[in-house]
Amino acid sequence: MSVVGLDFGNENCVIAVAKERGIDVLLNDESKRETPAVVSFFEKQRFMGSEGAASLTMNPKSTVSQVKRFIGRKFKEVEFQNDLKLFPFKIVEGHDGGILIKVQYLGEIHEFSPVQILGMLFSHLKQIAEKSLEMPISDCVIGIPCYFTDLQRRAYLDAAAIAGLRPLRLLHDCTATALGYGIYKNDISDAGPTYVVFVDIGHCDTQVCLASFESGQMKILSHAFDRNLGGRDFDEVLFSYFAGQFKEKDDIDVYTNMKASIRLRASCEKLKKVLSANAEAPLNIECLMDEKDVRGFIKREEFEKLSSGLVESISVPCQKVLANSGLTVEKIHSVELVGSGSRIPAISRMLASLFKREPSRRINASECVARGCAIQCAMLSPIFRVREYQVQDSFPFSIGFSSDKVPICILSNRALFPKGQAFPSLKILALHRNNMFQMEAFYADPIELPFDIASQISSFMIGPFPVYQLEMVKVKVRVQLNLHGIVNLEAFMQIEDGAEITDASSENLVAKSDHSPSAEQNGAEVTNFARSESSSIPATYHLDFAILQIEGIMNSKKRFRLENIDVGFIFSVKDGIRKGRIFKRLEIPVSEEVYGGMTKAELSEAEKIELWLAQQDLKMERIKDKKNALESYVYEMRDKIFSKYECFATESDRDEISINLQKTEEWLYEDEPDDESENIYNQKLEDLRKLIDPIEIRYKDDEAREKARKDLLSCITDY
Ligand code: ATP
Ligand code: K
Ligand code: MG
Repeated sequence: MSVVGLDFGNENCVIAVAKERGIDVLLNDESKRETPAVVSFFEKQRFMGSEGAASLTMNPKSTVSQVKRFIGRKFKEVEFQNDLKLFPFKIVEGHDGGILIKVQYLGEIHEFSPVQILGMLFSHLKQIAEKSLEMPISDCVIGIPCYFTDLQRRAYLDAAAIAGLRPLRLLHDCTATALGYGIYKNDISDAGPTYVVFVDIGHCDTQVCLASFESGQMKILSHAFDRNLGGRDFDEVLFSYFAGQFKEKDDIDVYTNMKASIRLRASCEKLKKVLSANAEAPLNIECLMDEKDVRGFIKREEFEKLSSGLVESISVPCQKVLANSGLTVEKIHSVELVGSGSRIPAISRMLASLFKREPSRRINASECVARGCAIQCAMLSPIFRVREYQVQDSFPFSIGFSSDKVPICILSNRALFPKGQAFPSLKILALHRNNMFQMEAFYADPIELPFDIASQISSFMIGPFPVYQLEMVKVKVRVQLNLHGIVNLEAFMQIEDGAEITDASSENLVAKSDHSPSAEQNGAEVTNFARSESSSIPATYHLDFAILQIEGIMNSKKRFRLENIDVGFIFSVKDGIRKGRIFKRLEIPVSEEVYGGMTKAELSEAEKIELWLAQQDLKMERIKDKKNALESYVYEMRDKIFSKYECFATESDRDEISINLQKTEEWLYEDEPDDESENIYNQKLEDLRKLIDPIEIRYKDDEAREKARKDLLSCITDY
């Protein structure tokens, strides 16, 4: 098994793999280290990645890109509506206010949800990795922007499930970068933490984080972001500049012509890249529209003037990240600039003046997220041994919980997990209830949220209670902000509180319990077995419902599950004597509704569809291979039949073969058969072979005889 890290960008994806000696970036079929996040739908199959991107101008309406922009979003969101003009493919509102993408595919109009499209691209990345590594993969860590909502995080997990991937963690892009930076760094000083700012400017967004590094550990102190500011916005500046020029000069309006827009946009992106290294750049497009060629030219100075507002906006999250961390610029050790969108010189200049030091470019700007994810995956995977290194991330939004509409106030701003909360994080709430009740998770502070995000996250129905309750009982709700940054919860009903057990020796010990012992059940599975140095005496505990074997008891807490009974032990060792308390509780079922999320049934349906579509693509690939084989056979034989094989066939044989080869060739180019007839290529090849094989055999026999004769001759002469 291999473990991989995936950076799924709005434009480019990178796959990194953890190897014994370090991290490698995998190459795709075109031997590229970056794979475009594009799916192009055709009459018979899909083309993804580089092939998909190459189809854009040919097949604009059914080529889907920028998936990251619409994952987990609502159609009516203002920001999303602003994006619509950039997409040549058709997007409509789904029945739940979500988004559906319409494409012409397999001879009809198909609708796909963003999660399905993302699932396709994850599958594609998985395939690239499997081909390159020559083994199946499933464990991975996927990079996500820190501003992703609960719903967007869940959407990534759903898409990963569709692709057959198992994310061990969704990791914030900047955290991944910081991890890759910190784990190899040997020059961290012992005199207090080293503070580093990471600025990642991608295709569509800007993310900034401030991390503190100490020996063996790293902490994210704060995050800030602008989810609508990336490289593509700089392209747009050039696009409108030239669109205006061409309207005036050449009397063409590219806004009215989709293909012209696509071509101009692509040229502007290229031009922007040229301007990163040159003081000026030309723009020439042949036959852009109305059969007119266009020419343009721009100086870097002019471009910088046009885009000064964008550069200024990048300083906003940079200032925020400092303010949120409470640190001053002087405390910052370095500013690391990553993401390919950051290659514009004006951005470096702005950052240099803001942070009072040149930003550094020591990190691989396009691969750092994937590399960090691969390291994290190796750390989380049991099959790898990675140097002990602690990663503490912080969550960018405050999350609150309410029970039956009443917020559970832990903090002044209604938050259970405040902004900046280190996660994963677990909070245990004790409530008194005697019947089913509801809990809601919500974003507690709208000001922290990106624009237009509803504050509701999800709703949990807790119950029915496993035992009929007349009186109020203590219900413990374990609320988790998990490793992915997703909230979920479990609930338990306390049925036995704190029965005490003591242990004086290493001999067997019977747990004291108020309940009379029932039939002993064996084989309880122990989870969270945390060994401690304080005692290593093995012991067996006979409880009224289980025998618990403990080797080296811990000085802490432990839980195990016995059917629906959750058993908790709290132990402490003092003066060589172990003391403990047992809590026994019944799990209360929880049903969860995520606002705008996929149901289990929808997910399994999407998995089935993807399987079918993948088979369809494979079938087309096989057909292509067979077609190629037939084609090259025809060419090879057409040549051989009148050269090498000539003397081994009669004139009439040769004529017949020649006619058949001719017919097959015409058939190949003119009457392309339906996909259904995968075997027809085999059949055609068979038919030709039937005619040609006897001749080929005669030729080979003769060749063998000739060789034998020569060998003999050379023997004789040698002699
Ligand atoms: P995101 O992080 O927003 O999801 P992404 O990870 O796909 O997107 P990157 O690959 O980091 O984005 O960056 C892509 C952007 O970088 C594009 O807008 C591209 O035009 C821009 N870019 C690449 N090279 C250069 C360059 N030399 N000069 C300026 N911009 C560049
Ligand atoms: K990327
Ligand atoms: Mg990126």
